Amino acid sequence: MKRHAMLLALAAALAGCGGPEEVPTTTTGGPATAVDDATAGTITGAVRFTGTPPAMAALPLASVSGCGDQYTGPVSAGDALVHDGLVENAFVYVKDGLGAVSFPVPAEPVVIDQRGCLYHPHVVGVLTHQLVKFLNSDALLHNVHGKPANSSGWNFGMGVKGSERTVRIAKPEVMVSTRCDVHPWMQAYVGVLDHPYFQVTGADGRFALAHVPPGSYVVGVWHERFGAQEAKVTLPPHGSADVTLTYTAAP
Ligand SMILES: [Cu+2]
Repeated sequence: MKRHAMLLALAAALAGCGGPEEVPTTTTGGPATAVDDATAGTITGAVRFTGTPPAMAALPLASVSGCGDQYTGPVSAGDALVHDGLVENAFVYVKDGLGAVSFPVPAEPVVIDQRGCLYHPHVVGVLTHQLVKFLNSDALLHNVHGKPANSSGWNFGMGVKGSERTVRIAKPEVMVSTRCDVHPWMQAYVGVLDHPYFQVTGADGRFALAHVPPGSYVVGVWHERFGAQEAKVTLPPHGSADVTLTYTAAP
């Protein structure tokens, strides 16, 4: 082995044992997929709920010292938010049809704040290898415990107000749950994808996935109480397509 090759091998071995963490610059580690501005389009739509939405529990926050005083009234679990038939906090994403793609990993972290003994946001999407930053805005101990099925998990305590810890999730997964072992109602959901075509619905239940290459896709939606649905959509070149995903109340 030539000397420079030996040095490279040594450097690689060192990096593999306690050296600086090597983070891929793209979601799969492969070259970034080029999306043609001239032909890309937008998939828009809404997530609907037909029938009477299920009831939401009240959370036992009033009795928690350091959290209860942040609220003036009862706090809903917020896990079945439906407004005039439109679903909030649904995770909508391109589930199939993109083929093998890879996208630059955003430099900015996705922030999940622990505030008032709840996670804000409650449902969020990230790209593979993107930083997920947990903040603790409460002056008490939270334990952050994430259990991905496809990637390494995490489990650490955060006892200091203003502290932060970051994790990265290596493989796509809808959905990764992360929860607090101290306060069992504290749960956040992180949708992890190797492409940026996802969105969490707001109170209007709508979504818009922009800069999507033309093609035929399966659009999926995930909701913590209502489950998963999907719909097919064809996006013409430089066009738009609208799709409605509908949940129906249990009989
Ligand atoms: Cu907690």
